Amino acid sequence: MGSKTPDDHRQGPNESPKHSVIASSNPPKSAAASGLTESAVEGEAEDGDDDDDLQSGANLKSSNDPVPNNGEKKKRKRTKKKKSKAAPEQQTSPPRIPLSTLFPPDQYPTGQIIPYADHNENLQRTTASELRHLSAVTNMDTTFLSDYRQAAEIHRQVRSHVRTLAHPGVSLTTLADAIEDGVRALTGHPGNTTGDALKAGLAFPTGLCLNHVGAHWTPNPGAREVVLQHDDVLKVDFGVHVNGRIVDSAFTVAANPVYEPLLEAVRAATDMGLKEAGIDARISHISSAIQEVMESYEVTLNKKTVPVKAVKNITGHNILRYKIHGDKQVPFVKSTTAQRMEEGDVFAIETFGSTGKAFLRDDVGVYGYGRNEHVGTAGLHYASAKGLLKTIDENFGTLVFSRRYLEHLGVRNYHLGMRALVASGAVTCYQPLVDVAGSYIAQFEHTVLLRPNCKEIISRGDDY
Ligand SMILES: [Co+2]
Repeated sequence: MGSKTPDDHRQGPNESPKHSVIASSNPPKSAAASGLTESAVEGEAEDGDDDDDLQSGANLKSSNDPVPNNGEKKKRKRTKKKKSKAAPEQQTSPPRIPLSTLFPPDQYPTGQIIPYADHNENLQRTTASELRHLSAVTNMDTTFLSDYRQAAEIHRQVRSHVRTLAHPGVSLTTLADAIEDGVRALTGHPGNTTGDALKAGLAFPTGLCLNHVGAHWTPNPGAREVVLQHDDVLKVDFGVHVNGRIVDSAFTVAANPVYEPLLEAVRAATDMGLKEAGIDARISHISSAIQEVMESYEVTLNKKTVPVKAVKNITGHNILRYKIHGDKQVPFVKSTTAQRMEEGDVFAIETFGSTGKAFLRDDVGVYGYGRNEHVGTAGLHYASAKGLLKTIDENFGTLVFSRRYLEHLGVRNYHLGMRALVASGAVTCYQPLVDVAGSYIAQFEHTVLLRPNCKEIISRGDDY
């Protein structure tokens, strides 16, 4: 899920003051805000590995069975006759087996681990940052890395299934259902009882954006059905969280091969952003590097060759626990920000390339809603609005959610109450973001953890 640049007041659940984000240096943060610091004391056995130690279990039909599941009670019940030998389970299609059944505890596949390029420099960190790091360690969450790897593997398995469905003729509702049913099943949290969706599940509304729609479009209940066409460019952007540890990752599919240079430009630009990410990395440097790669591509559509442009007013972003947008932004165009990445940060590195103006504007419609935790119920006069806010707080907290997710909970007739919540500022409404009609936008996105001794591109798969 992309983050709009701060000229717009709609910032996201973790609201930053206007005008402060791009031009400011790093704001003070709780060092443990992202919770990444757990890895500081964990075994570093895998840290020395090279870039290729990805162990994705994403291939649904792979002959490499996931690790056998020994001693799982549920499993034994179902295989009474073969009690002595529990057959290793494999993910089904559609994916419905919870990850906790496929892997032993804490043994989810690792992401792509990359040593820091300037490791020696990192050993000479200042006393101040060492102290901050120490305080972070004392606040550490021991399940951080395991939760992150579980969420990432769920993302890989679900998107692998979605790719089998994302062909011309499929409705976007069918794709959203496939993503959301898959994520809920694999987390083991169906999300239809109070508070369950906060334990694990969907981290933000499923993004399914076509062509000039860049970001923040989802099929809403009761809306006109949209069917994928052969000449469409589709961005699939969904988030998985486990205990609030959010994996934000997106990819683009197009049936018509004419768009391949556009997709390749954006894939390469995102990979450049991931390559340059690191502890103490200057965000302005990363932005320039991304833009240079992106804008070295061109694409020929209808016999006309046009440059691929980096979209200017949407950015990558850091991720905090239960908060998709933290206090840092990573633009894809040159910027003057003095912000740096820091140890313990979690970043969603995403880029958008466009054949249009490369400037997105709000369109009509609703993508989703996010709680503004700093606004209480004081200004609310309607019982329906108060009741709805209670439902939001109990089920989504600061996670951004869609109308689909509300209705999944059984909530109906919420439009009036929601209008009051948006008007009061308690809830922010997100609208679709579009470029000029007739243009095409592609997006690729990964989540990367800046661990103390390596970076881990947690959502990396063999697909992108
Ligand atoms: Co994002």
